[in-house]
Amino acid sequence: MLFNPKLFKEKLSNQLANSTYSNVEVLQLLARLIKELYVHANLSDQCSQEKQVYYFSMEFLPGRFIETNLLNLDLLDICKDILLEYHYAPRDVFQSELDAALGNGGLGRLASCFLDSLAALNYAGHGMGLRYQYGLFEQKMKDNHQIELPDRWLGQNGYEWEELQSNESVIVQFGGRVHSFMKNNRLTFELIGTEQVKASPYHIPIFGFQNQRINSLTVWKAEAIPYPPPIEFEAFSKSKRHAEQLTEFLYPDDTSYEGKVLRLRQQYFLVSAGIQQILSQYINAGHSLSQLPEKRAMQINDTHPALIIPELMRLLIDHHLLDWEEAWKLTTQVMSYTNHTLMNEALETWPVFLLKEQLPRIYQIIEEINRRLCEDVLERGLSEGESIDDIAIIIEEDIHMARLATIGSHKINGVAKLHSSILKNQLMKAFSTRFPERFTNKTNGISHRQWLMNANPLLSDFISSLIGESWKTAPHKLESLLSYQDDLDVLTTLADIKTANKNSLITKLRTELEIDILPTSLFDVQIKRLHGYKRQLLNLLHILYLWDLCHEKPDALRVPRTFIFAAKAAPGYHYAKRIISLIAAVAKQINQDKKTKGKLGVVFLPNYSVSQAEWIIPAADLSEQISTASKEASGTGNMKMMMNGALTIGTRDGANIEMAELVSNENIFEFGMAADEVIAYEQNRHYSPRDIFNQDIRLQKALSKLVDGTIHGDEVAFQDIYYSLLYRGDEFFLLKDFGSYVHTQSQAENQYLDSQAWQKKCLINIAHSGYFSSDRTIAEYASEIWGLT
Ligand code: AZC
Repeated sequence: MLFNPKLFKEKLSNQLANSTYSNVEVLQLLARLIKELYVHANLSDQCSQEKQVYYFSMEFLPGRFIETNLLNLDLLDICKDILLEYHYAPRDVFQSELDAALGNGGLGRLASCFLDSLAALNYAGHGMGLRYQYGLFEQKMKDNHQIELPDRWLGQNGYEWEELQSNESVIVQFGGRVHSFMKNNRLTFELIGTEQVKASPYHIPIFGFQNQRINSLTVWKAEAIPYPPPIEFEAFSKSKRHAEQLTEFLYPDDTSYEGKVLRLRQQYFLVSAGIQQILSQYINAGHSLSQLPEKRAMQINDTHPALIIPELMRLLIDHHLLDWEEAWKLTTQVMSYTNHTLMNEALETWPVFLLKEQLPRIYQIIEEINRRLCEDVLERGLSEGESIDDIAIIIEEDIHMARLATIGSHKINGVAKLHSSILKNQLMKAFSTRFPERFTNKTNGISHRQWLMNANPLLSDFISSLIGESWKTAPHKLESLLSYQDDLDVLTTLADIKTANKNSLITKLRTELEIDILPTSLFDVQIKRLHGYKRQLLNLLHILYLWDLCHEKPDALRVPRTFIFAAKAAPGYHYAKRIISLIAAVAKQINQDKKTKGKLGVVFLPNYSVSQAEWIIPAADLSEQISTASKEASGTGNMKMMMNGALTIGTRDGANIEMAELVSNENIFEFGMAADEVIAYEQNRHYSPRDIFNQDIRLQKALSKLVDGTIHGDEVAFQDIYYSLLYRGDEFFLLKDFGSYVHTQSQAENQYLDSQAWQKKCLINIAHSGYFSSDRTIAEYASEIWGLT
């Protein structure tokens, strides 16, 4: 193995000594050196015999790689020293890297934490994704409205970390028709007259934490296949455009679903390119197909890549001449599927006609999978009250992707205990009663290297000074911190670290965004995608209530507070965009109110991103995890803030429940309805938000501000929000949970007044956060799903 820090040091110093560079140029130099000295030098090690896992995902959200890579290669300190020696500020150099934002939110960020942990645990586990030319849109705020601009993350000179592997390009086919004929006594299928698109892989190295492992994230780019001469320019440019469109934009939505042809084509493009490459490397390495499940595993990250199931069937049957039964056995043994949401609008279905037109052979295979499934189920008999429509993959004219993913996988998991149980006992009941052994839970996790060691070096170093370094590779050892829970010096230092992180955030906001926040206030943070179920609006109603309270009783608020929001809304999700406008408008007015100045502040930070989160999270005191119970599959921001010593105010939803189990109820602020109550209301209990409104003067005062002209701005939008709560059913039970939320918020305020008691709770949270390292999650996937040793 050739990892050689000395050579890195020498080369970097030589280069920096010889000329002057801009920060971006230094960054590019670092990336080039790392690729040259580490990746290229170690390529030969990659063709190993160990089992390989491929994580197929339409989204990855790594953010910046520079610090992660330097940390993992144990070069971070060396590199900082050299940069300082040549008068470069390490932070400025690192921050000149643009975030790779090839994802929308939690699902994509999870995928990136998983790649980090796979390498850290020394598994051969790789990502397969798309190389969108434009990542998640850049959010600008104009007159309190979200404006979406294209995210040009590739920069002018391309992306520092990628390397095109043109010899591994493959062809992906769309459209055409299926020609079937007899050959050697076998019914054979062939696609003819298809549109062919070239898929080119770009490899991004993923380094293990100081363990010499290099995995990769492969992102595929779509290109037109050059026409043979003579080139008809017009026809070629049209087909070029059509092909390149495939990887132009990340679909900017993570929960709702629109039947976009382009999205379907993107999904197929990813899985077809990925699996073709995997199979051809597998066969070239001399392995036999019958051993595929022993040597390869593939994870389907939500249903977006579920077409990999019929695509692998197609390749095995049409190209490798396996019969159906053999191919199906191999496919199901290789595949496993993770569900990330139960929201109805996010459960993908594709119209039959679209598949027939775009992917005719894939459609035939899905039809056959469905026929066999239904026949088998009917033969064994339906249970009472059950219909074949509870199981069929194709119902009327729609293909249900979660069902396809479930029937084609040997393991199906949810991402937190509650979510997995609802998945198993409700949404997928017809499957889990027939295949109980397939259903499992894998509670999410986050990379403690990125979210604690990199994002919060002060805290990370302090932890090491108390309990040594072993927690870095065994994060459950953070539990040793518990022995310091009554140590006053330790608790004071924890408070000082929080203050220092708050000050860094304040300075950054002041210099970069000209936003001023109260340094001595409690930082109350809600950062995540904007969605009705995540209930940013409930947070806002509490703010409006406090605003009133401050006016009525100037001393009522004993702790000054700054509410920090950051969130992008899907461009087509108008309600979410209205809520953003409302938050921004309220922020503006509260911040200008002389009567509440010094007590209440509200900030909406534009353009939420991974690197922005790395600044905010270490500075958070209170972590808002207030989704309607049963709606948030897991949440991962909750874990990041817990690990950085923030206390959670949250509903009994997703992973919050497991956090509470670990730290016990007195170290977390729980409120609101539990999941079964919410579900009971949704199914049959009567809910009247107006009755609650009529009985709660605080709600009346807060909500009336939306319609009585108090809040200036888009009055029509604010009215719409008001009506949605009072007259359109309050789908996410904000009014129902409001009283309990306000009460719990005031308990949190009381606790904050006692700094020592608060810090003790923070320490207990940090100590238990090791469970939420993605290393633990990946170890579970590895042994229970992927069969890795
Ligand atoms: C998210 C879930 O909403 C979130 O609760 C979970 O923590 C995260 O996945 C990772 O599992 N889902 C998405 O981002 N998107 C979709 C389509 O589910």
